[in-house]
Amino acid sequence: MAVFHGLRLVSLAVLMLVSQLDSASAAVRVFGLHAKGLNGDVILNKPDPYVKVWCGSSSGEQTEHINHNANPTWSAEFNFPNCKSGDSLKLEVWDKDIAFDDHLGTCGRPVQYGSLTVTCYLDKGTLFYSYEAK
Ligand SMILES: [Ca+2]
Ligand SMILES: [Ca+2]
Repeated sequence: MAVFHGLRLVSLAVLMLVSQLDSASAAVRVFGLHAKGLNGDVILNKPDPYVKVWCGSSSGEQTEHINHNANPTWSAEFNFPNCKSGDSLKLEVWDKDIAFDDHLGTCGRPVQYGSLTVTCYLDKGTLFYSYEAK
């Protein structure tokens, strides 16, 4: 019984060590943002889209807006040094307008380790993005 207890303590210590290593090397890079079929207006007019990105508790970042384009590619890349696996990666797509920008949709899902390319179906179009989490 004592041996069993000892083993459990060891595995607990290993788990704690792993989670510490984990947060020490946490970092998420978001890139390859592009979209298709975005629709920002009732009248037939192309939107002027941009994307806001949040990862974990990090403060949000934002791409440049692209004028008059339903199928934009954004060149911006974002680094979130404190974001880690399991944290939520959230992206919102907006159409820039003169007065009130239109919200075209939101993507939110937990970060997974490795490199991933995600397709996200919005209310008004489709967003694609890649990220790398280590
Ligand atoms: Ca609009
Ligand atoms: Ca607009």
